[in-house]
Amino acid sequence: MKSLPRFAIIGHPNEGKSSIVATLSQNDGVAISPIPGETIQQQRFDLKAGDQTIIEFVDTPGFQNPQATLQWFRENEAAGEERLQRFIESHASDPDFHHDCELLRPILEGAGILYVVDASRPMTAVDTAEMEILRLTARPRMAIINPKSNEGRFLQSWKTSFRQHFNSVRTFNAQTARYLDRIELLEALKSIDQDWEPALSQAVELMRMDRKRCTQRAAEAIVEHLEQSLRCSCSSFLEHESGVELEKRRLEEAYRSKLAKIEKRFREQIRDVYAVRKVAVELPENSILAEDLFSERAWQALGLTQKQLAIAGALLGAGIGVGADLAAGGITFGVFASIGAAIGAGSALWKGKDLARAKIKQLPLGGLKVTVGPNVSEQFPFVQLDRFFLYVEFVSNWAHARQEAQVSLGDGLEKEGLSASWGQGELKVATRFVKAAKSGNAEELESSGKELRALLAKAIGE
Ligand SMILES: Nc1nc2c(ncn2[C@@H]2O[C@H](COP(=O)(O)OP(=O)(O)OP(=O)(O)O)[C@@H](O)[C@H]2O)c(=O)[nH]1
Ligand SMILES: [Mg+2]
Repeated sequence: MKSLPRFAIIGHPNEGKSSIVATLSQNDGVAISPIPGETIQQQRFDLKAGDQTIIEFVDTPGFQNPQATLQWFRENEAAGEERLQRFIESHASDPDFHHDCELLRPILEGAGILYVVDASRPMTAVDTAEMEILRLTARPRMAIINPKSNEGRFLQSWKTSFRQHFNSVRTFNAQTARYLDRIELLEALKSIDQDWEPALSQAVELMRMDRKRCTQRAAEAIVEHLEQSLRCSCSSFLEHESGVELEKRRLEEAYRSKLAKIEKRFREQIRDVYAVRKVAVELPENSILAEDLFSERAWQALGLTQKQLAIAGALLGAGIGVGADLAAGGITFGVFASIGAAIGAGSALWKGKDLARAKIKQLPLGGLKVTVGPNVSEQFPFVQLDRFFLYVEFVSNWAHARQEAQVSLGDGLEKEGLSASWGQGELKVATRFVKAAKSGNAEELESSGKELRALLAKAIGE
């Protein structure tokens, strides 16, 4: 046996073999198509942890002539491997058996078998022939049920047949499988051949470590881009008042587009972390993440609840108050803090267009300064943070075989983000970071950023 586990994904045409390969190897470059016969050659796709290959998966074409192949197998008794070798040698140049030779080759080379079946359709004699061929190869083999629909009528007859032909049976949906489903499948593969157990255990361990690294990187990306977003502003100088209205609108536009760019860079980085490259991962229209950052629906579904806002507002406001107290020599300590808290808690609602509205300042030496941002709403950091977090959740659980993104639409009345689940402890961590980002205090930013990263990494979890 090779030291690296290798599995050939085998089955009937169009059952979802390439989809299974894509999801298991985390590679959305695997060719998937609704038209049977898409895969015509065996092709290896490695599952990697960082740069290290940990498992090899081989995509293969669907069976072309299984009943004739089985007949040949029955008429040519020989030990498993020799029979395979002779079959391939004697049929290699026969176009009627091209796919059958191609899919049996990796088995001859030592791969274990993952037989994929869409068990929502009835079983036929052709399927039985395929399963019988695989049994005769005597290689370790697992049947994978990849249900394309919820139809369950035929499941029992499939399962009965699987028990006769395979060492193990699992259900694994290539299009909806999440990280933990993949881990579970790999764990189950250990049982089909004891010899593979150590290598597969190591592979699973490396996968877990790699996932942790991805989580860390995602949490870092959230914190880094949140800081950029909180500090984002656009401003310009005007000599005369005449162009003010036009300039205001230009800057409001520029501010929004600057924020959008931050979010775009963030999303690219996250897709890179989780190796999700396909355009299919574009967000579905009904997703809350497809909403404008300043839309009312986004502000309803994301960010903090009223009760939390009171706490966050107090935490943010009290800090400003304390700062003012200290600046005033500490004489009125407490007074500013309580005023700050009251303002903080009260001014936290969605204000529509005001969220990106320009302010004008007369300069002492003449002229005007027009500025948009940084955003002062207490809710803004949490709406932005939730958008980042939900995107990580979306991408990190993306099955690489998925062809389109569908999400269920929330009613907009309940909070959908992470921050709404936070208690006072988490709010303290987050508001400390928000204050640090706004003040630009490097030391405070570093230490509060570290705390926030840890909090986010825990929430992203597995
Ligand atoms: N609904 C649903 N569709 C799936 C699932 N898995 C695969 N499909 C679809 O089924 C079709 C065939 O998938 P492939 O992965 O290309 O199948 P294949 O077995 O590799 O096909 P060939 O290479 O042609 O033998 C594609 O349109 C997939 O999107 C699934 O779990 N659910
Ligand atoms: Mg295919």
